[in-house]
Amino acid sequence: AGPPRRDFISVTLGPEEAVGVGGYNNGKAWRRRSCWRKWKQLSRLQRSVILFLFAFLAVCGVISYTSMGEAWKSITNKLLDDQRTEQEIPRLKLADPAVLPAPQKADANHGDYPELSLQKPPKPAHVRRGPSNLQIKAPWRDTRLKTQHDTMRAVEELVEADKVDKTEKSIISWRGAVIEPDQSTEPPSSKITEPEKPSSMEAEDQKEPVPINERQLAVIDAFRHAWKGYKDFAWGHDELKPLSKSYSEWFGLGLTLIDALDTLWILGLKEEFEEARKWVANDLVFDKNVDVNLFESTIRILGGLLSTYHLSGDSLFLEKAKDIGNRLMPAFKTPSKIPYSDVNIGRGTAHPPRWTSDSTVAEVTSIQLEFRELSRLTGDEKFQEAVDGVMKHVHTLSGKNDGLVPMFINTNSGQFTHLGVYTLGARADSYYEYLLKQWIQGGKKENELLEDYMRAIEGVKKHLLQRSEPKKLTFVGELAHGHFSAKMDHLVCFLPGTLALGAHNGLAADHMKLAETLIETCYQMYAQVETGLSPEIVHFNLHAQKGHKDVEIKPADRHNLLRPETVESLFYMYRFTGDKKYQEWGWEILQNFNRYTRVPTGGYTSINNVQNPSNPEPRDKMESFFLGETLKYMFLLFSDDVDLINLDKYIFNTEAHPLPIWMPA
Ligand code: DMJ
Repeated sequence: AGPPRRDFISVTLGPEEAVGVGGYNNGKAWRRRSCWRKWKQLSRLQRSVILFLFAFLAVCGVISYTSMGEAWKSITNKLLDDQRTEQEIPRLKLADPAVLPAPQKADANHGDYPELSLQKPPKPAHVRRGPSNLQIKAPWRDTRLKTQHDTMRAVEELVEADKVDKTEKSIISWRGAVIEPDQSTEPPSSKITEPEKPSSMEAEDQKEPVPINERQLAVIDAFRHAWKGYKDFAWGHDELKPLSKSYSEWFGLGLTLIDALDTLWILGLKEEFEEARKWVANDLVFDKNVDVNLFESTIRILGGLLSTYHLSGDSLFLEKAKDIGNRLMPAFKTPSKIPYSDVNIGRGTAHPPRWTSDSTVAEVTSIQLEFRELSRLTGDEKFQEAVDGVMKHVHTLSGKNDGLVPMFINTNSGQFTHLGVYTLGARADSYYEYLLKQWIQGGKKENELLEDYMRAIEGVKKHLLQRSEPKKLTFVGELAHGHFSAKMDHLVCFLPGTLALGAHNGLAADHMKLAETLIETCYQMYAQVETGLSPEIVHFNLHAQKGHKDVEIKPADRHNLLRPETVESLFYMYRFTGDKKYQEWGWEILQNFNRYTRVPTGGYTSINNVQNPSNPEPRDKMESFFLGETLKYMFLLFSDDVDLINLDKYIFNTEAHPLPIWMPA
């Protein structure tokens, strides 16, 4: 048998082609060569067909890529959009504030006055939280000159209103007066990021305190006397009845005490302030089944608590302000959003007076400073939205007469009622005051407010100003269905102060002239009366009659309720002019209050007859505004310290409670 047969194929391997050396790469090279060998073995025809197929597929690929690209892009974008929306929805929900949320930083208030947002792109509103320290002292004259220079921007150049380019939103024109709103201040902001640091907490600009002078000491004495009566006989109740040594209740909320808190602070009555604070902390409860008047409780209670918070830095007052603010909100639940006059703060229900569904115009338009400030402090916009809504609505209403408003507005229809009667006195007065003051509070940006104010003052000049005989005193009368009446309420005496404040803030210079004339008239309403105290209402003589003064008083009008308006205007006039005569006039008034209304056992009283010095007929009631307003304005009038409530930093509400002007950071 021969050897076994072995069949084999001989393969020649190069060094790098050995299996296991070079591995995968070597395999690829081998495959490449084998493909090439196969390609070479094909016929020429076969090769041409294959090449043609490749070329064809390449052309198709390019065409379909471009059209697919567009479709793909839009699909991708949509997916991205969807993703964004999904992220935003939960974010918006989170931003939805709780009842009293942690305050947030706000943007400008352009929502309410849309045209104003065109002036400037909204900047992040870094609102300076509260004015600087009350104890800042500065030489009066220097500061006055500086502030006047800074703020007086009245431009005398006459321009026809209808020729003004309506697109020039930064210029406000009124009958030829062109006002350039001060751009140094920010638009109102409704939200902040953290609770306000109130004024007293700011340690900036500490200066030597200006010593209190003799006349201020006399005011402190008067205040202490009033406070003693209240403390002894009416503590924690609304008003003192100093003759019967008892009290009266209106809302049952310690009205006098709350109204007086910031006066105590300003007068430096620390001990009394601490005592009052204790009452607020332990005894002031708003959860009560009681009807309160929206306007009165806003200006006295909410305003008083907010200003005391700013002055003292004590968060107790802010907490109380939030509480009452929330409890007043049901008043705005009306068909027209014009609030009802009365709210039950315990039940959360509101209603108009029993006999009508009307509200008073001054009442619904003089709660704005307070609610706007509450929004700024809490970050909850609902307060500001409610009151700004009222102003916007009133701005559009017909029934005005050259900017003058009727006295009533219906809560169902939202329309003015009782048309044809125009006054700057009761039921309309503070509408005009708050137009200007809101404009200032918000940084002079809300043009509709300024327009309404300027128009109204023109209306006053056109329809209500007359001169009396024999002294030719300029006074503000009333218009009833086309008939002028020479009647002027003491309440109208807020007007000189408001006009002066407007002029100080850059409005027409003739407003200051009018203020000077009118304050003289208001002073004469005291000086021409037997007790040197003004009656509630006077009638001016239009024709000279032998033995008659300018001022006539009807028996029903000869009472005096210790009202503040004239002293308030004297304070503004002195601050802005430095003319000592205003202090002298105020001093006379204080002395006459002491002579005829001071009750020996404590307190001051309203009187029934300002014409009878031997028996002024005391009424047995001390109104809360005597402590909240009258004595506070007296104290400020006698001060030469421009920084004792600096009028470029604070705006007084209509109950003399100073609130900060919203400043940029
Ligand atoms: C105050 O309550 C306020 O000043 C209000 O605006 C008008 N009436 C009294 C003071 O007279």
